[in-house]
Amino acid sequence: MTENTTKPGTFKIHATDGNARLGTLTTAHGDIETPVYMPVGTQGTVKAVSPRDLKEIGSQIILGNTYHLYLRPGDELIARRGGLHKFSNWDRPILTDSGGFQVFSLESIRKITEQGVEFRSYLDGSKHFFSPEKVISIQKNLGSDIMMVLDECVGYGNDREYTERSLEMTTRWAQRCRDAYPVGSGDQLMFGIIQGGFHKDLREKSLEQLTEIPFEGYAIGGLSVGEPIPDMYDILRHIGPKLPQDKPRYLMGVGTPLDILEGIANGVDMFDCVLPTRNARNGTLYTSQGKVNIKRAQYREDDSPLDPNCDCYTCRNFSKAYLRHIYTAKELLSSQLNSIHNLRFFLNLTEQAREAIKNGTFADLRKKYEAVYEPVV
Ligand code: PRF
Ligand code: ZN
Repeated sequence: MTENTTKPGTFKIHATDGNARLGTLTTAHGDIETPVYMPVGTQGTVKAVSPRDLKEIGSQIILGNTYHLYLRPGDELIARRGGLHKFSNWDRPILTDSGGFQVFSLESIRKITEQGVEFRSYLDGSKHFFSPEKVISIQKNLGSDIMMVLDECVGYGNDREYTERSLEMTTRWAQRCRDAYPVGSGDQLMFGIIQGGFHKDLREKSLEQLTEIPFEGYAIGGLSVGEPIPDMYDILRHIGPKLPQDKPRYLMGVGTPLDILEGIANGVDMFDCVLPTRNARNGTLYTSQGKVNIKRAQYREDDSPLDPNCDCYTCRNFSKAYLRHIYTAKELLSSQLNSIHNLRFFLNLTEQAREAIKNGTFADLRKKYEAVYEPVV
């Protein structure tokens, strides 16, 4: 059979190694092999990298953002162009974040009520309102393969009482999102988001409440929000393995190569992070020998490739001396070549993880990375 007849939302686990899982998630735009790293394409573009290059380096799925695309160019405009896939010429899966997190992190002026969140646009100061129903309607217009529910990402340092009330509202918002797009209404999947801050019992409470609602996957939100790394790992280790076994698990906005390996070790299947693309534009590059700061004078006449163990276009064709030169000269190609490389590094990391889980050697892979990227805990 050449045609893919598996129903979107189907998640199959092929192998496990400890809590780490090797799986396949089927979406309307094809299958995703997990664990997977998802490049971030906030504005409907992964910064400085074309869809052609994204495919060449092995991106299976990319992210888009409800918040940004709603404000500009508008989800209805995108719907009129046939949806985000067609508009951006990306025919593989897309996951869209709900906008909740962006409102909380980008907007200083916002008002949260049971109904939703009111905010002012970072572009022109205009007033807007996101309700659970609204963010699902936007994500329907975008036509993403995986929609995220509206949640409140509770920052680090909020007290227990606030965190508890917030997670309960996040549950009610999640139910309203599901009601706005019940199971079986179409080909788009919807993931719930677990909150609960840095209290283990509140994380469990959030998990219990959310798993009462039938989502196609479950995400861990509210981590990597400014807390010390040991606090993040403590929650991740506690809650990761408790998420439903038969559904994909997504750790939102995390993290470094070691964070991703920690996530995989605790049963997480999906990751997104701006680190590779943002650092690429700042000249910080991830290599098999550790981090390279390409602006350093030591690379001025270094003819060797950035990473001799990398198969990306950048490493196959350019020297460190050249990469340093175009970075220093603030040339646009610098962002492109650096982003291609850093993304390839993260994609290769998850490819290696999949291979290691299949072979039962995931612990060895972690040791290999820990030898180069120093573990924090
Ligand atoms: N919620 C949503 N998106 C997110 C987060 C969250 O908690 C995070 C936290 N690291 C990143 N992106 N909706
Ligand atoms: Zn490379």
